[in-house]
Amino acid sequence: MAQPGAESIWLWIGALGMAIGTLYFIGRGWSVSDVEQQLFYIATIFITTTAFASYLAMATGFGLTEVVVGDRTLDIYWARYADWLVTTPLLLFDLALLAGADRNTIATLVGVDVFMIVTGLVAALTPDPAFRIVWWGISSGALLFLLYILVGSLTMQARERPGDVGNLFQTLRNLTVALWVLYPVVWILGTESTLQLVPLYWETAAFMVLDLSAKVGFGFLLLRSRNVLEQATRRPAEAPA
Ligand SMILES: *C/C=C(C)/C=C/C=C(C)/C=C/C1=C(C)CCCC1(C)C
Repeated sequence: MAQPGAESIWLWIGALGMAIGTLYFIGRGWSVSDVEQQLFYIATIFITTTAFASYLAMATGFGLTEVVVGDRTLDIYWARYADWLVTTPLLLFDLALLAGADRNTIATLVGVDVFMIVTGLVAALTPDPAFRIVWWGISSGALLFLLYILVGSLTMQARERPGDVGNLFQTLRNLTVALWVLYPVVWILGTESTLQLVPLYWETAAFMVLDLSAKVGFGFLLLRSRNVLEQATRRPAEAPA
């Protein structure tokens, strides 16, 4: 069985960062009694807790497999995809909640996202080098469609929200778009593709920085202002006309 190499240092840092983020979010959410507001904390705490478990698993050698592609043997951390399958829908759920999205938009976002992660996993585990790229392309197509929904219909729905909520949505949406497009780039430059321009050591570091920013950084910005979350959950009848 494959064992983690020198890259495990980044996985340990990832686990530590996710643990710190989780404890911080729990601390911040502790005194929140409004059930609607609690939902933001619950989703965000689940995100970093799941990523913590995934990083701990990878650092200790679970979730790593070998895939033979042509004459090369690639070390593939499949545990990432299990993590992302849970955490990316939750991140989108946070955004949708903030935007006050309708149910169809939420269902579409989550469906496209799950499709993106599963086809990404197929890309990572497929032995045929050409088909790895084909699956990467299919998954990237799903990502583009997802980002199109974020900047399109979700942003339109967020515009109906009170000022500060709309602004926070935009900040988090921009962060999400900027970070998420980098995942397929790291993947194609890294060990997963046959290009292998970036070795596993640096690829693992890059994914760790992206994951911490997209989860702990995202959660920090989201949960920073009690005031905005209060506005986001206020029932329309109570809102000033
Ligand atoms: C906290 C984890 C996050 C925000 C992960 C996001 C992951 C992606 C946007 C992954 C996208 C990929 C593709 C678009 C192509 C195939 C490879 C993936 C799975 C890295």
